[in-house]
Amino acid sequence: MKGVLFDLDGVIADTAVYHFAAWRHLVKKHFNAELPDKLEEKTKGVSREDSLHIILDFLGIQVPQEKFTALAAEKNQAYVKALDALSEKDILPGIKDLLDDFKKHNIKISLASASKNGPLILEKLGLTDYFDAIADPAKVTAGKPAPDIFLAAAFALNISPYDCVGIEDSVAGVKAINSAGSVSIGVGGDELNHADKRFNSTADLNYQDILEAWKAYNHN
Ligand code: B16
Ligand code: MG
Repeated sequence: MKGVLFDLDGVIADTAVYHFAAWRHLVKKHFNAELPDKLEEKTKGVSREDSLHIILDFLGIQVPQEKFTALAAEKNQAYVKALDALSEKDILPGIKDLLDDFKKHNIKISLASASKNGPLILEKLGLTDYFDAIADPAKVTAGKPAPDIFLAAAFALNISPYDCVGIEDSVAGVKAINSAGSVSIGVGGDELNHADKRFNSTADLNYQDILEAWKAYNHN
């Protein structure tokens, strides 16, 4: 194991709640409609535009391209505003220790988030210096569940994806890690049983178990 590819929302910080709150607000304002909880999982790890497609499909609404772009921009404005209050206290349990352990063992750390706000969020959390690379989701062709962002995150470290583990909280994200050929670590419930190794929460993540998982499941 030479590198670790981190998802952000739901793994490093619980920004998923802000994402979905912003979508709910947008949909209420423009279409006077409600979104059910089950839609949150479907938009986790999925790009801003793909999330909006999923939401409009659910509502059975079609909008012209111009309106689509405006809606995506408005959601992002609300989301970024909600991030204002984000600070070190919002780092999920166990993550700081885990980052320290990876550093101690000379494992390179890369960000594989679908979020274009990734660098801003890392900055607010005071974690930027831990990261040897940040893959740019604007530069990859296909979002999760396609492997592209994890491949980009590994290549940015100059490390083969086979020598990396990826850590994810979303169904789409675990699929993406598996397709990239890295060892997948899921953080969450049974919906993540397609991960090579699953932990119930970030507090359970630890270097030793992750290393064991890589030894057991790597594709080299
Ligand atoms: P943005 P991750 C993903 O981040 C979120 O889970 C998903 O809900 C969001 O739509 C996506 O980022 C895009 O985010 O609108 O900030 O570019 O889980 O891949 O770290
Ligand atoms: Mg996530």
